[in-house]
Amino acid sequence: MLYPQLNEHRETTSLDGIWDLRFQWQEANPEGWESGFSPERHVAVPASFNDLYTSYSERNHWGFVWYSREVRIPRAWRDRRIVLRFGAVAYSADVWFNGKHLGYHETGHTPFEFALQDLVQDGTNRIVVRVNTRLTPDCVPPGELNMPGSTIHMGGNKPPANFDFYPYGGLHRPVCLYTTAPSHLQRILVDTKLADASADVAFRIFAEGGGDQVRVTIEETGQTAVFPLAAGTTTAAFKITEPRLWGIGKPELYHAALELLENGQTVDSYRQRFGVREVKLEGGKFLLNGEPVYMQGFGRHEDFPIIGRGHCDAANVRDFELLSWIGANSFRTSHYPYSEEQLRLADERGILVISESPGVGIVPDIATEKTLATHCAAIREYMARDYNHPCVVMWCVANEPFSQQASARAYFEKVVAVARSMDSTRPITMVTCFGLEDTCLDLLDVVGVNAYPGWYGGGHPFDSSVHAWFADFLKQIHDRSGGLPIMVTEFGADSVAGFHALPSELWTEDYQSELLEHILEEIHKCPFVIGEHVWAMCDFRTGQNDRRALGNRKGAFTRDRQPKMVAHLLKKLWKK
Ligand code: BDP
Repeated sequence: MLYPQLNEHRETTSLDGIWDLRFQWQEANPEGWESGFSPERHVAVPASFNDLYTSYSERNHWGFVWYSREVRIPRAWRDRRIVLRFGAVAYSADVWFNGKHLGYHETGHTPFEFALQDLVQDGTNRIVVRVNTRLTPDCVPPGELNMPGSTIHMGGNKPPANFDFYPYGGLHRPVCLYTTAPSHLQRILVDTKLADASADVAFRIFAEGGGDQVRVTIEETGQTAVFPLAAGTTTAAFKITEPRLWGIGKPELYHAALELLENGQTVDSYRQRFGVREVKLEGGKFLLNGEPVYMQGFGRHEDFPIIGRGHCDAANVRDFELLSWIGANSFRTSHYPYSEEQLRLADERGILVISESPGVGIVPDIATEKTLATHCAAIREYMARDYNHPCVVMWCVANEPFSQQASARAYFEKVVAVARSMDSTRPITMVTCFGLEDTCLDLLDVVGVNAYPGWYGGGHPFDSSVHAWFADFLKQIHDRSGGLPIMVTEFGADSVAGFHALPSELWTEDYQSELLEHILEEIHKCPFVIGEHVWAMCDFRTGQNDRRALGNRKGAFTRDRQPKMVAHLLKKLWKK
């Protein structure tokens, strides 16, 4: 699915803004709402609805909530293919257009779209979306797993999500209408491979509806050629001599102009951006363009006051400014695929991304066929969406599953196989918190390790024993995995900004900063570690439970993006 583009052959119109909203309080679907309903609330799109409202029941609504708006369609579009596209709706969405059900989409972080053609009428057209925020045990990620006392599964959390971030709901990313010709480009996959002083660049192109040829022009080099389509597809191969390589802080980007031809006439076009770069694991190191790279950065969240998990360009720009300020070269899209807009920024700033699926907190022993199918579908969708971003250097199929369980290996063999079938050019990882009991480590290329020495299970007053075991622990995981590179994907401590104590105490900025300094010393003793991601970049909202004070406070920055003490420490270390 191509990101919408305005060009000589395509139009696009944003449907963002104020929509109507109504909560569904009863089980049974209210009659007729599919065609429109009398609104109760204004709601902003894109945004989570939760933090807009002032009552407990609305803010924490766990179930159906209906969105609606009108739209008028230019007559000039009538002979065009008209597509309604949602950037992401959490958790799931049913969509109606003029009362007709268009379809359903599940998992809250990938785009989906519907062709509208015959349904469009003069005058008012109505779009209705029924959002479901309720997460049942077979959702990805799961909710309502009744696991009282399970700290990693946030037993007793309200709302009952089994993970440590607020289960925001709504139309989280931009909504738009776009048009193409009936014959149109549908999918483009770009592969680049370095060979001596040149690069082989291949575009796998898929068209729908018609078209017999594709002209591809690489704007920066002036190379151009026409390729015949067979059954709607072709591969366009080029060699770029002395390519400018995309790298950390060196966001060299190329642009390919693709034109779909029908009887010699251009009927559709698309400008595809790409970077020439190669990632490899060799000798236990992570190599970018043949050079070893050590990743420094954070696990993050898409989370911001008022808008919740909604897309916000301003918040994204601020976050990338903070990443530059602190000297981070990478981040993980914990714990779901981030917006396409974020990945574009990462491409443009030369920041490496470990892109994660929404599979957080999977419990294989109770996972159903539906869980597995949903998880695999989500992986196919987000890997297809993000394939062309040079910033994405690794795929992470899951965070902290119960990977020590009897069914874990069979489950993750399937998940990893799906990921490998989608991309053979990037390493696959998974994040473990079961360390030495994990049964899946050797299925991966890189092992992600989350551990909280000095925080969970006994912290301050910390003496050397709190963290001194950490290097040894990492070495044991490395050995158990058969010698795979280790990425330390999470470590940290909560601190409430403004809390200080001498000597330091739990929850103070002082303790967070001291602890991280010691943990980093341990990590740096391990030659098999390819990177360190502090948990987390910013404080973020979670469900309510007795371990969280208005959310998770492990941020190096506050939720409104101001530095804590530890941010200055990291800046000193990472800017070296
Ligand atoms: C890890 C999870 C992360 C949590 C973090 C924490 O991967 O989502 O927020 O712990 O407890 O287990 O702060």
